[in-house]
Amino acid sequence: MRRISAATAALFTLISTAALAQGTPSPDGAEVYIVNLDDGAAVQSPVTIVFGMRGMGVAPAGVEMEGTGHHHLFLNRAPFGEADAAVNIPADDNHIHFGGGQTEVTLELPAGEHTLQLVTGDHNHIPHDPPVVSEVITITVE
Ligand SMILES: [Cu+2]
Repeated sequence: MRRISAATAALFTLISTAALAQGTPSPDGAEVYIVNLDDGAAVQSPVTIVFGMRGMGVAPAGVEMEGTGHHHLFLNRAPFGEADAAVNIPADDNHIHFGGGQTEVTLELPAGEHTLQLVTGDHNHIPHDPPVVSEVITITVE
């Protein structure tokens, strides 16, 4: 009887956790930011973008460890919004995953304006809750 109660309790814990899951919790005060480029920067292609993270750690995709995640670059799309919360971050030209735990990238970008935003994702590529996102910056490739 005692064993059944424990199992039942564990099951309820699992169910309630799943019901409440909105993504992996982010540590209080966690931040991501683009280290080497300012909003409005004029640059040459290829462009190196260095990712900064404070208050949490980088772990590769697939590794579930509290207080960690991996970087995603939102490129030339609308700023992170409600529709992006708690859903898998797509993998396409506008959403680049750094599931290997990379902290920088060098991209060939055509001349013109480009917007950049960093977003952390958990081991399943789901944004943390609350989301950890950088400011959107606009750079101009000359
Ligand atoms: Cu990812």
